[in-house]
Amino acid sequence: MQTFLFSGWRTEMSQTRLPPEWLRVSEEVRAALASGRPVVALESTLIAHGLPWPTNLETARESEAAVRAGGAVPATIAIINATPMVGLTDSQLEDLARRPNVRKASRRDLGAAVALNYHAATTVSATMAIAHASGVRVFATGGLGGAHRGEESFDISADLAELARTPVLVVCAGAKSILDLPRTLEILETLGVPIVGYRTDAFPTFYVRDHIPPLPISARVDSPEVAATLFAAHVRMGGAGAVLAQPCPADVAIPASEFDAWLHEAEREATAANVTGAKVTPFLLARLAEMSNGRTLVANRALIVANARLAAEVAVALQ
Ligand code: PSU
Ligand code: MN
Repeated sequence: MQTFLFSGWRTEMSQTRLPPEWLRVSEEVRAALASGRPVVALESTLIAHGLPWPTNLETARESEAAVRAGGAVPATIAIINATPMVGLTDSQLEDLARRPNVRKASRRDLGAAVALNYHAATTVSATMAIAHASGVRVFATGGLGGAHRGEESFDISADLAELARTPVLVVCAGAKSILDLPRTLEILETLGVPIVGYRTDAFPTFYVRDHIPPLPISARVDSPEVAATLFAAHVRMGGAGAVLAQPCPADVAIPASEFDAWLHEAEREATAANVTGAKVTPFLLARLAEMSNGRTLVANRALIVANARLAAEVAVALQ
């Protein structure tokens, strides 16, 4: 009885609750959540679909290490043989990084993954949903999905809708530079999603630091503590997801002038090859990596790891 009362009290005070039975939380993550220690979610689509072997595994491991260095426990999320997992073993990480036919699951695919026995990597939208269900509030990734380019394109990432409904702070390098960024930002404003710049006044655009013209953010913060305070206030007032956007490290960022030509060519190829749906983003990222002789990979990896570190600092401040 006393235990029951105590756990009820804790639930209210720390906003943690027991994870539902449909997901599996690793021993380490469960212990951290139960004792109120900070946890940072990491996603798996960038491992299985966003980066090539072996950069993908190296990046996944480095991100976990960066979360630890920042004082939090990493929880990489994926669907392993039909079970949503929060916290992977190193061999599960390696398997995701090596295996050729891992599915890409966004929010809409979660039910199918469980019912139809998928082995799947989770995008930002699916990772947010699973993180929230397990009680994790901070999540680090590379770049958000968003509205793809093309006047009549209805290809708008489920990441945006998920931010509107799920109270998780997504620490990223803004949205991917392959997107229609002004339109992506307008949609996020409509959905009530704060776009918080971390030590920047301009919205970060993934590998590219010098997007012209600069794009607007909705607020700027200069410390993990203020980021945590802002997010907590947003959620307290009925808000859901929020974006904390940090620019790509300067020494590896790709100049917009070079990037634009590559993107133009990659988009032309995607159209010519009739690439659509969930395959568009992985196709463009892979072609950009080839055309840039791997420079986009160096940038992508560095920004993911930097975001993991920042996310840990914010998670510590939130606790
Ligand atoms: N960040 C990266 N690489 C990636 C992604 C993010 O550095 O590959 C993934 C995320 O999982 C994001 C997805 O949700 O790209 C967007 O896919 P789509 O455009 O199909 O929604
Ligand atoms: Mn899409």
